Amino acid sequence: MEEFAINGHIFRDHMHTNVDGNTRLCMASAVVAHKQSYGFDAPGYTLKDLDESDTIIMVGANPVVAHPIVWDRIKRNPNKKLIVLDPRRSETAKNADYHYRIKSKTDSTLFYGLANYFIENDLIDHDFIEKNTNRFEEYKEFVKDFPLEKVSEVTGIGMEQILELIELIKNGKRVSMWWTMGINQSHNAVRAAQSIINLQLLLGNYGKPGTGANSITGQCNAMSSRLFSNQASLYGHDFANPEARKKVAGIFGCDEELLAKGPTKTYNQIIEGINAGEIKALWIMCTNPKHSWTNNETFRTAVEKLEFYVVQDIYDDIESCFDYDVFLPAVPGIKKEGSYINLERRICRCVPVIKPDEDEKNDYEIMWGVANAMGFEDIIENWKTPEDCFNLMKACSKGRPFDFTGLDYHDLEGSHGCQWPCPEGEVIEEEERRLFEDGKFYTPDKKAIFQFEPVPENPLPQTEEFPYIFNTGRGTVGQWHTQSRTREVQFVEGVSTKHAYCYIHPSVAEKFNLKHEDWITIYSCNGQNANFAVRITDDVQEDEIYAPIHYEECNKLTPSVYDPYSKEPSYKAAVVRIEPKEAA
Ligand SMILES: Nc1nc2c(c(=O)[nH]1)N[C@H]1C(S)=C(S)[C@@H](COP(=O)(O)OP(=O)(O)OC[C@H]3O[C@@H](n4cnc5c(=O)[nH]c(N)nc54)[C@H](O)[C@@H]3O)O[C@H]1N2
Ligand SMILES: Nc1nc2c(c(=O)[nH]1)N[C@H]1C(S)=C(S)[C@@H](COP(=O)(O)OP(=O)(O)OC[C@H]3O[C@@H](n4cnc5c(=O)[nH]c(N)nc54)[C@H](O)[C@@H]3O)O[C@H]1N2
Ligand SMILES: [Mo]
Repeated sequence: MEEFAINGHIFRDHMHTNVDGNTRLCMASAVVAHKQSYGFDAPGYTLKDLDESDTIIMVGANPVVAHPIVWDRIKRNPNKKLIVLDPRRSETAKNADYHYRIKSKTDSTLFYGLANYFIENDLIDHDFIEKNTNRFEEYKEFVKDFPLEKVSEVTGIGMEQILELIELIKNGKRVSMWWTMGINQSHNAVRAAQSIINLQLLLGNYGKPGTGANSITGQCNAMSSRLFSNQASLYGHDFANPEARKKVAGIFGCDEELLAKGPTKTYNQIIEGINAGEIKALWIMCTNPKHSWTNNETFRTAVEKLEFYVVQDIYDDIESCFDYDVFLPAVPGIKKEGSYINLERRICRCVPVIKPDEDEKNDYEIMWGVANAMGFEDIIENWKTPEDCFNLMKACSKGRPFDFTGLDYHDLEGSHGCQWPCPEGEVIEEEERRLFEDGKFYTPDKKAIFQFEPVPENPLPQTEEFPYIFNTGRGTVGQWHTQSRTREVQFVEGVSTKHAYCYIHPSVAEKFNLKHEDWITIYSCNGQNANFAVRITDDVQEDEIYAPIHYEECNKLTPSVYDPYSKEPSYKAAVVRIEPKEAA
């Protein structure tokens, strides 16, 4: 949290430049959905809701591979029915009670259709809707356009299965819905997330044990970036609010004019800006975009155009570490101190397990050193240590939904952490708390808002030239993203595949006469191609190819397509064609 915060103050306030981050690739769609629907980016659940739910619906989420802690709690819940919506028979789908193979990127149509059914059959919570929501009448009209026959046709889920899903929701006493990247990464992500939120609002499934429309955060510390990176909000405030500007400037001891005037240019705008020759310098830290950025050849061409390129990482051999002017080596988390905020809003302390050597620096020290060299007085004076920074952020939190003025940096050490809000003076009795128990949201009138719009056309429809959907995601429990770190874990490295591979359906293997581990070339609609070894399984649909993201080739093929509101890449729906490699 402290590293995000100091970095945001140096670059966005003092230097008036653009800083975007991991959240754009991952949680941005959920963030925007929350802001528009609730008035604040507030994931309301606590992990206990997984124990308390009797009907757990996972939409575009594969916790067996990607969220072991979440999965562990689901597994231990003896009373639940687990329902999975995923085009692929994912590892989680295989362990579920029900799996509905929804067609790629049609989730909002399904949830609009369910909303219509529940409204028409008067199965909704009128009292909750009346007291705690806005725009219900409009939503009711809007979803009339989604009769179940149409929903079945668009989503590819049979009518009987849709009716079965409806029965499951109807009969559930504590219905929770959870989503991750299958929803967030799309051309229509924010509205899809909100279609889930809307259904739970209709059913009054908020603030009660085992309920909620819950977005599962990808990175263990994404919530810190969302609140304190100074990228999309002024330390959890609106950039344009004069009172907030005064408050933050007062806490920082700096001139109000110094503070960033608005949100950053987004990740894609920065890369496009470099490629267009408008942005000349780039500094990357803790991210490996030559591998993880969508349509990643555009990152290579960008780096080639730069006048000044800085890489700050714990390894100097990551894919993005080429043609650089400066490399700043940082120590990893195990040698760091500070705090982080997890998926259920829990603020935890991080303490160094190994003492850094004398000449080693962590990211906070590197950043502070930069501020020192630049002569940024307020940072030199007031931001000397992570603890100083924690206290500045604590002061910023006062009176906000994420108020943590009740926490002490030192007391947090060795504790289980604490979920926000935890304002000064409030006695916190429950260790696992959820939001919205009083039905109040963060909009001016405290009511949640139904957000919706007609379903946009898929910008990348399947064609004769590109008949397959290129779905991407996590491959194995042991591999983390670009593998820079997990390659060091011997028992992971010992069993993980060393080359790019993908899953194809048996009918495709037959058509192209392919055997397990034969090589194919995949040609993407983005104009690029790459080679993959094949694995043959009907876990993927006939027109679907699934590629784990842990190989650089994967994002060579993903498109430069983004959600219009969140600007999160549509990583999971390129269209492609294939050829056996020999013929290529
Ligand atoms: N082992 C491991 N764990 C990780 C990570 C890692 O790299 N390795 N990364 C972490 C991070 S940062 C994140 S964000 C999370 C991601 O966690 P998840 O989102 O659970 O993982 P993904 O594999 O990206 O995607 C989930 C599922 O979405 C499905 N999907 C694709 N398109 C659609 C669609 O249109 N609709 C629906 N309903 N489903 C669709 C995919 O088939 C896939 O099974 O994992 C975290 N955990
Ligand atoms: N096709 C496709 N692409 C995807 C996704 C997908 O589902 N499909 N998912 C997207 C998602 S959700 C995410 S979160 C991104 C992840 O994309 P990235 O964040 O780019 O991937 P990582 O491999 O986690 O990169 C982290 C980098 O930080 C370095 N590092 C680790 N610790 C430290 C430290 O303490 N200090 C410094 N300075 N460096 C450190 C590591 O060595 C590594 O180079 O990928 C996105 N890309
Ligand atoms: Mo992520």
